[in-house]
Amino acid sequence: MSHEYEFVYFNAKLRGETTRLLFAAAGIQYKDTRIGFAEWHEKQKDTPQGSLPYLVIDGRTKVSQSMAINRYIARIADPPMCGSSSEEELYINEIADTAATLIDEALKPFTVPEEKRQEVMTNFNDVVAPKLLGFLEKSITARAGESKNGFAVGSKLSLADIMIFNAIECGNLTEEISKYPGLKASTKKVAENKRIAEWLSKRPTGM
Ligand SMILES: N[C@@H](CCC(=O)N[C@@H](CS)C(=O)NCC(=O)O)C(=O)O
Repeated sequence: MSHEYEFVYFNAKLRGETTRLLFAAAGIQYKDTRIGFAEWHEKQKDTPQGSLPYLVIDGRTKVSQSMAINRYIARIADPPMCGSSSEEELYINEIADTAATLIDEALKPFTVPEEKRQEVMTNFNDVVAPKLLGFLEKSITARAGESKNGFAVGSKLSLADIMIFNAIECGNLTEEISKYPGLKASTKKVAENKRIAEWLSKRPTGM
């Protein structure tokens, strides 16, 4: 049975963009609702957990937590983007959760007081991002085996590739990944996907 979906996030890419990329890759229609930062306080009461994003299913059921939403879209995609076996799903989730940590860390400078911002940003660029990019590269290398097909895990596009792609964008790390062949190949696979390329060409610009 197909459902109607509405995805609610700020008018920004950031944490919410992974879900929009997954919807695009899966070819699933949804309502892309964007909340302006100025109207957030008024709209916050409508959210299940006081945060964005959330997903609305069939106009009734509201669900919070970006990773729960991302795993659901990866699961309902045809073909699914969450692995062809339990082990593949485990490997995909290891990468997806590491990338989610990278997104949390990339967004941290914007949640601290102004006077702390530069220090947190410098720590992200010099310490946190290289460490997490190294973990991601290590996982890709361990999972690629002999295949070397460019996907992070297995033989097709998965939640792992899409999480990596968005984490790299969130952290402004596009130049940085030239040092990491596995990450570079995975992000190339995402950008080359026809449906994703179409979304990238028409999505709203800005942060
Ligand atoms: N663990 C949650 C975190 C959600 C979160 O912190 N969202 C931020 C935006 S990226 C938010 O709603 N910030 C506004 C606020 O907390 O007032 C998730 O992954 O969905």
